[in-house]
Parts: sequence; C-alpha cells; structure tokens
Amino acid sequence: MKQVYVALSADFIHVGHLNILDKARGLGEVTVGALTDSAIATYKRLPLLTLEQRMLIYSNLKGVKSAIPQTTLDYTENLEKLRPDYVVHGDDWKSGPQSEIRQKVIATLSKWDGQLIEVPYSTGISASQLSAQIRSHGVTPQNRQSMLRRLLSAKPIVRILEVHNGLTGLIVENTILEKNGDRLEFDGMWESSLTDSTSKGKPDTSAVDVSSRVSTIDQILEVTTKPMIVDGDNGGLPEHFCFTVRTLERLGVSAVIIEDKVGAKKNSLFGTDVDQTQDSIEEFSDKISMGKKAQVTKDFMIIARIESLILGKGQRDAIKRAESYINAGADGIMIHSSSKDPKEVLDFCAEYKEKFSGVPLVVVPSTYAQVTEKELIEAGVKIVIYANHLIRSAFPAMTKTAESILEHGRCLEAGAACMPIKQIITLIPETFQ
Ligand code: SPV
Ligand code: MG
Repeated sequence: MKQVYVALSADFIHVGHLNILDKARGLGEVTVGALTDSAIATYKRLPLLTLEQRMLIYSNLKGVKSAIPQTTLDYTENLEKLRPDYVVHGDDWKSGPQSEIRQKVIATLSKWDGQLIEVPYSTGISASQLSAQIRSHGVTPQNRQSMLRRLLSAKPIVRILEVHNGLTGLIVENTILEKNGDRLEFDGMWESSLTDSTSKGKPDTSAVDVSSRVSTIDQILEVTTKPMIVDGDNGGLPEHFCFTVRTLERLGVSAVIIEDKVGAKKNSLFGTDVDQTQDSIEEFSDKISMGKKAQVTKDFMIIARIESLILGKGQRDAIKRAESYINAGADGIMIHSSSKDPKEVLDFCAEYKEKFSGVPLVVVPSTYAQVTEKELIEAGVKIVIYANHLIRSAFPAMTKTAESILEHGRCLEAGAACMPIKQIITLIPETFQ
C-alpha cells in the first residue's frame, strides 16, 4: 500500500480539506500531520481546539490511518520519518509565504522518488474565515482562560497590551501588522489598575474598587476573545483575594498578578519617591497559597509580582522572594523595575533563568522601553506587558483636539486629526442581527 501524507491545522474541516483527503485516499494509506500549537503560533492565532482534539478529529476522517503531530511548518522531519510516496496539498501554496516550504517538500520527497500532488484550491471557503466567524460570536470562559497557558507553551514570548475599556479591548483584538511575511498581533490583554483608574479620572490608589474593576473587565471580555491578565494590585486581604480569584475565574480571566506591597496603594513607577511598604515574604507567600487553594479551575494562574527592585532592595531579596512565592504555588513571577536601563531586570532574569526556568517570568518594560522582545526572549522572559501605552497615546490626542476647538472657536481644524464620521459610526459593526 502506498503511503500518503497530508498536513492539517484547521479547527473546522470543510469541503476544501475533504477534496484533499479524497485525493489522498485514492492514492494510498493516509497519515495526517497535525500542526502543533507552536507551529501554528509562528504565523497565526492558535486554533480554538487543542492539538489532542484536532488529532482525534483528523484520525477519524474517512481513509485516514492515523494522525501524528507536525511540530514545525517545515515538513522535513515527518517526511524523513515516514518516507511517504505522496504528499497531497492544495495548489494555493505555489506563491506566497508557503512557497519555500513547498520547495523543501519537493526536494525532500525527491530523495526517495516521492511526489507532491496538488489539488485545485477550493475558492470561497477558508478555515481562517470560518474561525473568525465563530470567534465573532464570542468564546467560552473556559476556552479563553486556557488560552494563556497554551500560548505560553506555544510561543517564545507572549505579547500583552494594556486595555481599560471595550474599545481598547477591540484594538488588542483586531490590530494586525503584516511585516516581512509575518503576521504580528497581540496575544492578550492587561487590565491595568493604572489605566483603568486613569480612564475613570481617578488616581492609581485602589480608589477604583474591585466591583468597578470587575464590571470593566466584564465589559472588555464581552467584546473580545483574547486572553486577559488582570492587575490585582496587592490582592487585598487574603480572605478577600480568595473571592477575587473565583470571580475572575468565572469570567474567564486567565491570570491575576498580585504585588508584594502593603498599606496605602501607590503606583510602582513612583519608585522610592513615595512611601511604599513591601509585604513580608511569609505573609505574601500565605496570600498566594490561600489564593491557590481557593482556585477552582485548573488553568487559572496566580502570578506573584516582586517589588524589590522598585524599592531599592536589590536582586538578592528579589530572588529570595521568587523562591518563596514559587514554593507557595505561584504559577509565574513578575519582576518590576522603574530603572531607565534594562540591565537591572536583565541581571535578575539571568539568575532567574538558572534557578526557576520552568516558571514563566513576566516583565513590564515601561521605563526601560528600549529593550526589544528579541532581547527579552534571550533573557528567558515568557510574557511582556506593554502596560499603559493606549491611554498614554489617547490622552494627548484628545487634549490637543479640545485645545484646537478653543483656539479656533470652531471644530474644523480639530477635524483634521479626527476619524471621519462615517467611519466612527460604523467602527463597531452591529452584532446579533
Ligand atoms: C499597572 O499597569 O497598573 C501596573 C504596572 O501595575 S505599573 O503601572 O508599572 O506599576
Ligand atoms: Mg497596577
């Protein structure tokens, strides 16, 4: 029996895939290579279904002998292993970003006289469009929540941007940049205490209470599908933090980050300019373990934020705390710094990588903004949070507009920097029609 190989990544099997499989089945015994999350994450959003779920579906399709993981976009490893007589693929990859992969498939198959068979691409139907349509109807809390852990294991770094209302949520959801054949986008949202408070005209002092934060979080989740990390300030009293954990889990939030400070809340970026008191290692570790005990889902993450560098207590203190917080059950560590130089954080990262490499490390490069994602990946960082940039860019733009109207006694000049009216009234399409 001839051996045939077909690679698939889709959540939804449509007629296009069935055409390919039909062709493959006619040629021999079919093995499906299911692209893993990490292979898919190199060029698009993760599918809604996990690899295990997709493999189960693929292996139950008519004529398919088995499904195996394909860990890279490149077919070579699986082809060398299986040495199939044929690879079957749609003819859409002759041009565009996949054409290089195609060339490699042809070259690899030629080593044992294997052949690439191409099936005319089915126009008018696309798995990505179907996925986008399903996503436009929303996502279940469980599906969204588990996405952060899936991203952490699939991507070299998870890229998160600040949100403080539904509109900023939509920006994170929909902003895509095509660059050198890559499709760049944000993986998820940071519901920041600073920008949530600022957008309400209040200081970042926990004056915006948990109920208000939860209501904003819910509004953002209503119009988005990407995972959310919530800034939990210091978590409040441990007994209250347990309730917050469960509330966030019910909503489908993926993680909460709590900081090891006590007393009147001050924003960390004040550094040592204001009085800020760090919690004791014991008390904060207890808070983490109480939160972990309260947690009901398996995927939710409690990430401990260490303020030692902010408060001038140095790396030794920070590492000691990391160890204790991880032992208390923290699913990740955030190291914060208000230094203008990335060195302080990168030094911490180097020691952290040696000691706790399996536990995801989070950074917030607001002050040391020159650091690149590439450098952070090399340093072992798994989550980068751009914590306040949407509000910081929106506020000057809005102030300029207000000043322009005052200056000119009319709104004509201000209009030049504004979105056209037709565009703003159709910016948010009506749903549920
Ligand atoms: C926030 O965004 O609210 C944060 C990060 O906690 S920072 O403002 O840098 O403290
Ligand atoms: Mg905050």
